[in-house]
Amino acid sequence: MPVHNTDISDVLSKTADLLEIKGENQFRIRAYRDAARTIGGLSKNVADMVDEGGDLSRLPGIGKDLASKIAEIVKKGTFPLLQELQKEIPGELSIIMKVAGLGAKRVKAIYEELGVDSLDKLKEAVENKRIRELEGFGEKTEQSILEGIKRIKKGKERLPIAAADQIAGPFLDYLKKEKKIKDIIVAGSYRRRRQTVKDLDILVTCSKGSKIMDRFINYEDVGEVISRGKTRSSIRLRSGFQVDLRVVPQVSYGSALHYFTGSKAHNIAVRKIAVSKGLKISEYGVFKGKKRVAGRSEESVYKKVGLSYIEPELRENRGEIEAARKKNLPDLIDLKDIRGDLHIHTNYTDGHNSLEEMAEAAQKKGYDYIAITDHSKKVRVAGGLDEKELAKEIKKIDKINKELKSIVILKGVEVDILEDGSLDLSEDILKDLDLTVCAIHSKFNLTSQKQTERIIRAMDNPNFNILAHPTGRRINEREPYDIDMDKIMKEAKKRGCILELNSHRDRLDLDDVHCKAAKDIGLKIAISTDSHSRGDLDFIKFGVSQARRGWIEAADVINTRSLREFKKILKRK
Ligand code: DGT
Ligand code: CA
Ligand code: CA
Repeated sequence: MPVHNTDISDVLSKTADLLEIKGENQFRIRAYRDAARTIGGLSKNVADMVDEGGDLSRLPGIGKDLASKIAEIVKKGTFPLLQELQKEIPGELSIIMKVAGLGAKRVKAIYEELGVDSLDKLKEAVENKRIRELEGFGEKTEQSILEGIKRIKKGKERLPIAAADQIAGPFLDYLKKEKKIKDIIVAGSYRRRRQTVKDLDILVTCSKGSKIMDRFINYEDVGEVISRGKTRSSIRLRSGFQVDLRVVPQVSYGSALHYFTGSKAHNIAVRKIAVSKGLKISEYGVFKGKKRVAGRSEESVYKKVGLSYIEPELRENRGEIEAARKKNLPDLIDLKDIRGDLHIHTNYTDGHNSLEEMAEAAQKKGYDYIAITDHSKKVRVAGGLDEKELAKEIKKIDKINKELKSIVILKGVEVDILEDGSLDLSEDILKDLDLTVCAIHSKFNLTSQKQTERIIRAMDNPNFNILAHPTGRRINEREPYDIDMDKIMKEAKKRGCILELNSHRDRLDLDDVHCKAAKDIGLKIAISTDSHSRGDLDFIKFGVSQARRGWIEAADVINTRSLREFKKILKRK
């Protein structure tokens, strides 16, 4: 039975939630949360590792004890501790905890005093104005609870692209074992690398007599077969996530791929152009009357209607067709253009690997430089650094740099932007750094005007370089804070500050639309991972694809430059 990383991660984080509601030991809770996060972010499949007898306790944040528990989850598909907990506390309280602003204590209070043990009952309690009767709750809380419920219900329908990758990988490997397959690809929003996807749209060509449909519906993780046909079938995985499969003839592969990659708006616009040229486009080909004149490849489809080839990430009908007609499409950034990572944590604060380990991993990726950016002191939960501790880290980096040959470690920090817009570390130490990554970690609820001013004031500080995760949103989890992004971008540009595209799988912040806005005013961005362990360095691919969706070229990104050039850009006037 294939247990996906997302399933394991869900079990562990649910266990942590219920332990917290029970008021258990903080360290134990943290251990489960760390493990959930590690596994949720792994590119390797944990079930495969277990099968191959791999040692899970080598993963960051996972000890021997948890490693054996995880192996048990993989083998049995259940977790006895969670089952025990659910006998005492309703499991859905864990979902209620995901509603913004409701921690374990408040969820417990709502449950014990109002009997709320499901999202529906929570909604009912808000509508009947019962929540505000509880001590410490008010009308404002009710409002934010309602919004939280809406967001969770919406989030359930769409999966973050990183989670979709974890599902698509093993599923495709399984399907490819059918020898008669010629092409196999996931089209749809997945191919366009949207930040979330509703389902997977798999497209296949194969030679006669293939058993692909049988193979498809017999995948072990199938929960329900929605439909089964000769050329088209749909299933739902046990998690509820839908997967469609279509088999198309090879002469139509290009036009089918074009059609099912979408977006719908892009398809419609291309079809209109075809019509104006006396052609007809469908998933079967480009036709002149009854004659197929193109369709074997996507390139042939675009060419026939007079357009240059458009990369999937651009196909949103946001100006790409016009640009393709004028041969004016951007030369999109590639993963291989990235020469360094500028947002990395170590176990000196809340990361899992040492400075040396992170440097070694970055070297393996072929990077020329990285910036170590541990947290500043106000981020207390993370055990942030004060001036003295940061000075120590700086010394250590200087020492390591002398030993390293092919990579340079830049001295950085992720410094908090405090409520009044000041930075959380003194000028004395900030000036000794190569760069600062500045971020908001508190007071998310200020008015738009105050929040915007807070950031602009911070950028006034000459030591400010990069604004990290500029909107603070977390995909399916937390809305962006209220800010005037246009204004922040303009002011950043004026001051020579950079905006980050945080590539962490849960963030992707800036998003595609903001990337395009930055590009349009000539504001440079940094694509970084916010790595907390070695494996996180691979998140960079999610950042790059999001940037591609935002029309970003290598020249728009500071960490595609040589170290010298990059330092020049970083220098503020
Ligand atoms: P999703 O699944 O919501 O994340 O986004 P998509 O784009 O993958 O949407 P989906 O799965 O409903 O459909 C896959 C592709 O099929 C879509 O991108 C374009 C194409 N398609 C679907 N319906 C239509 C339609 O009514 N007209 C046209 N021209 N194309 C369509
Ligand atoms: Ca889709
Ligand atoms: Ca679909």
